[in-house]
Amino acid sequence: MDAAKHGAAAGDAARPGRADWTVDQGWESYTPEEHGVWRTLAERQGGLLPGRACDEFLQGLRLLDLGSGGIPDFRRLSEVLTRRTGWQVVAVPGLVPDEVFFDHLAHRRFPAGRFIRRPEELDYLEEPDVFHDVYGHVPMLMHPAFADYMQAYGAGGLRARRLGALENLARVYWYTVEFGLVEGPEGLRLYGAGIASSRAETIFALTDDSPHRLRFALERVLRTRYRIDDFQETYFVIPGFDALLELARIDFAPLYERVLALPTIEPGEILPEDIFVARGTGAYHAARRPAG
Ligand code: HBI
Ligand code: FE
Repeated sequence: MDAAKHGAAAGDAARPGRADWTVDQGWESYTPEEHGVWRTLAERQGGLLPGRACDEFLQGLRLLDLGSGGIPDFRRLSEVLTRRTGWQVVAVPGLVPDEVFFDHLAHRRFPAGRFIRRPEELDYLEEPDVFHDVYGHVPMLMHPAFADYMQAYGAGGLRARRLGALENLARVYWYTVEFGLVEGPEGLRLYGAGIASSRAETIFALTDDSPHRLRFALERVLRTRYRIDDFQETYFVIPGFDALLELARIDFAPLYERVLALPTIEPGEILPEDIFVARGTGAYHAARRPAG
């Protein structure tokens, strides 16, 4: 299963040498086998994403030349990215503490894991590696509205922590940046990094009958728990990337107050006010739940 992109525990061997947890990518030290893993994954997704990822994602992928050249050098990516949207990619050993993560985003630095999954674990990883972080996340950072949204999320994360609402804000990140779908001119497309970096979820999120696909509604999403260990039961659909920019302008504080007083919504649960893009059968997750 591809799901647990942001599981628990710490990263690869390196300990953070700097206060901001960044390390050198050490691009020269990747082995041919490690570059080969990237190429295998990138070629697989490259064949799958046209017609499934939104045009903005595909354009970012092209402009960054992430196709098949092996693990990219973050210095080169940052050059291209900075010119277009002012973002940089910095290397980290693995998951970093929330406040460190938010501080990077708030300053338009995307922290990316430097390690790559092993060849015998192509479809499984517990922690974001360089393929998930770079192939999945960086293409959308080439898009101006999305780039601003990510920065706003970083700033909002620090505020949410103070207000005791970090869990709620993290759900917005999850259901947009990681597992978001967008209604494009030619139908539903993916833009979330957790989908774009996973072969199985690329297919599941867009074509399986099982998951619900609902119109994105902010307060609803703030209340909705998510799965980190399997495909999502529900995906939320935005009408376009200006909608994310609008989110970035909203003052979340009064929303947190309201939402913290309301019950949490389970991943596959449906509410009377939900607007379906497509109602799911729920069959996939029902079959995997322990009987009785
Ligand atoms: N660290 N490297 C890294 N990547 C992430 O996506 C990440 C993280 N630390 C915290 C975090 N994500 C999330 O839990 C926050 O969005 C809440
Ligand atoms: Fe991610």
